[in-house]
Amino acid sequence: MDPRELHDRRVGVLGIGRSGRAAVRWLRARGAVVVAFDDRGDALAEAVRLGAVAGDAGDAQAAVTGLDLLVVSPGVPAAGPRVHPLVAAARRAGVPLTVDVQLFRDAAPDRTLVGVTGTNGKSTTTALVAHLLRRAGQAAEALGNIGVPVLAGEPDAAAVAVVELSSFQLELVGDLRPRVAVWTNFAPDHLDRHGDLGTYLAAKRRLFGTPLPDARAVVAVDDPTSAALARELVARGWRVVRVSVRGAPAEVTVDHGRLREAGRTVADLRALATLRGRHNHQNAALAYAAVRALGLAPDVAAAGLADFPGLPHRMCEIARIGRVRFVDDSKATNPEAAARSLACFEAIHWIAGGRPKPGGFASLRRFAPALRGLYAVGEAAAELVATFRDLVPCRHCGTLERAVAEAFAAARADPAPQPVVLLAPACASFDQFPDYAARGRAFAAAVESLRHGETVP
Ligand code: UMA
Repeated sequence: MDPRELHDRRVGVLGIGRSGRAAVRWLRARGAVVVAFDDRGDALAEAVRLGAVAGDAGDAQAAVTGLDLLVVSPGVPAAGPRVHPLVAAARRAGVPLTVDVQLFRDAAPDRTLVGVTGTNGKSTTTALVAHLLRRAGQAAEALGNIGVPVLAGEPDAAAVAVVELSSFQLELVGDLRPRVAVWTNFAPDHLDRHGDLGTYLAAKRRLFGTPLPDARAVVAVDDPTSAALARELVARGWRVVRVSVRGAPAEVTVDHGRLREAGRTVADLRALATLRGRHNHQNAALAYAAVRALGLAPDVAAAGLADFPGLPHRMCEIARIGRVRFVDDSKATNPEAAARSLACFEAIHWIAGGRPKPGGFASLRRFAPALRGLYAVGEAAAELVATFRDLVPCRHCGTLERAVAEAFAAARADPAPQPVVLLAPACASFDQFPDYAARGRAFAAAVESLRHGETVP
């Protein structure tokens, strides 16, 4: 639906979290009659406070009758094995379904949009693209899955919108028409939501609709699925900039820490503390290629890499107590992401666990030489201990606080010059925390209490 025609239309918003609240405000500001739905009563009350009518989802078919549009929040399954009953009812009734990012795009079709998707590295790449643009004197906003709903705040039409897009958001997207579409990588994830790998991939691929005449796809081609995608995009008429940190043929590469374009070194990434590790080198190369695709000169594009502040909860050193370093990588919510930080450190006292994803942890056994101990928490604790107990000392700690205290006690006694207490859970946080950020904050609080000697075992 054309956003200019929302006045007096009856629009449902399903899921009143951060995205949903922003959507309610945005729709109300355009004169729509908003009907809010949420499985939680307190969320519904908040929507009413924002000017929505509380919908009764008890009879799903009746609830969607008369709606002109249903805006579905990212956390609400719109396809796959757990499709929400209201979404299914809307489909049956022929009510159009959409998501906030599509409304955002349709309301500002001329705005320069950089869309970033892939399994891992999306947030860092998104933040880095925005940072590089700002350092080059261009207005830019980092939005979307990174934590800022696209419909929140006052849009700045002159600013480049750099939007992190999860598979959840892309599931219902029509055509986003990005000027630059960035693809970071592909690995199994979110199978509980999407049901199978093919459906997860199909959702992500929706970023690449019909290319705008000046559009570029920036694709990291270091895994087979992504390499195949790059080939297919070329065949579909996209101009593709390939990126590789593993020696694949590509226009932008990282080789021994040196960022190169067409064989010429444009930056040395080795000393950058906020872009440590090969996965971050990939993020840097992707962001560089994206801003080059927007027309920045090579030296201008690379200038901001050195002072990128990094993102919280992503391999972020939060404290040192004596020789012991504490690193928060709470965002490592799957084994693939945890592997990236396990590869970056030595003498690791590893805190892992939470709600496990399918596939197990055996792929991480290869990091045993760097591990001094495993401190397992949450629902995955028993499985983690069973996977590692023949390789490293394992403790079933249950809670994060206990794990931090026990890991610190062992790290303090570790003769290594700089032992690391690393939170890289390889699991979702939802068994014990509202989200990964809350888990990261709990880690920091536990470390802080150690510093004050409150929890030393
Ligand atoms: N709800 C229902 N029924 C359901 C599911 C949810 O009623 O079946 C309701 C909940 O009761 C709650 C609301 O929906 O009131 C929550 O909505 P939401 O889950 O869409 O969460 P938001 O707060 O709107 O945050 C969303 C993204 N959340 C998810 O995709 C799960 C945030 O990504 C994003 O930052 C935010 O929009 C702003 O764009 C978070 C995330 O975990 C960080 N993303 C996943 C990831 O990165 O792995 C994809």
